Amino acid sequence: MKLYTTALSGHGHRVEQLLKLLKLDYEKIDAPHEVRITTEFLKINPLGQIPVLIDNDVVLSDSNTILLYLVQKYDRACIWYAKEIIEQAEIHRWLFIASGEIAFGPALARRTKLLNGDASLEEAQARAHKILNFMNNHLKKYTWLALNKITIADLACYPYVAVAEEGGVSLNEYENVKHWLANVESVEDIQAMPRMTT
Ligand SMILES: N[C@@H](CCC(=O)N[C@@H](CS)C(=O)NCC(=O)O)C(=O)O
Repeated sequence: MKLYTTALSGHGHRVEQLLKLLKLDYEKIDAPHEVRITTEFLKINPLGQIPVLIDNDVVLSDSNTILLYLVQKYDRACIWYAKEIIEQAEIHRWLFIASGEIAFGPALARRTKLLNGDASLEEAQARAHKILNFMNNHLKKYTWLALNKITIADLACYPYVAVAEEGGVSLNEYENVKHWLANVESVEDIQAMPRMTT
C-alpha cells in the first residue's frame, strides 16, 4: 500500500496509526502543499488533500473513509471496529464529529494560528471549547469514545484534540479529555501526534 501524507497532518496520523496497528505494510510518501497541487497528485485526489491511500487498484481519500475501508477489509477480528449495527453507529457518530466539530474547531484553530490561515481564530477556538466540553462530559462516564474498547472513533478524534493547545485552545479545564488522550497514547504501537511547535 502507499500512503500519501505529511508528518504534521492529524488526518494522516489517524490512518497511519491504524495501518501500524493492523500490521499492514505501507510505503509513506510525503505530500506537502507543493506536491498536492501537482497535476499528478490531483489525478489521485482532485481535492488536493492528503491522506490518500492506494491499495492495489483501490485509490481512496478522506481519512475516515480510509479508516472504515481498512477495518472492513483487514480487521477480520473486528478489534478496532464493531459487528453490531448499533455499535457501528456509535463509532460513525464520532467519525462525523472528527470531520465536523473537531475539524472546524481545534484543527482549524491550529491551522489558523500556526499557518496564518484566513479563518476566524476566535470562532474556531469557540467551536473547539464547545466540542471539548461535550467530550469532557461524555468521558466522565466512559473510558473510550464509542464503545468499551478503543476503536477507530478514538483514532479519528485523537490527533487534533492532542494538539489543540497549538491553536491557543487550553485543555486545562478538560481533565477527562486529558486522561483519554493519555490512554490513547499509552496503547502499544500508537505514536503521539507530533507538535508543530516544540
Ligand atoms: N476530509 C478530509 C480532510 C483532509 C485535509 O483537510 N487534509 C489537509 C491536510 S491535514 C489537506 O490536504 N489540505 C489541503 C487542502 O485542503 O487544500 C480527510 O478527512 O481526509
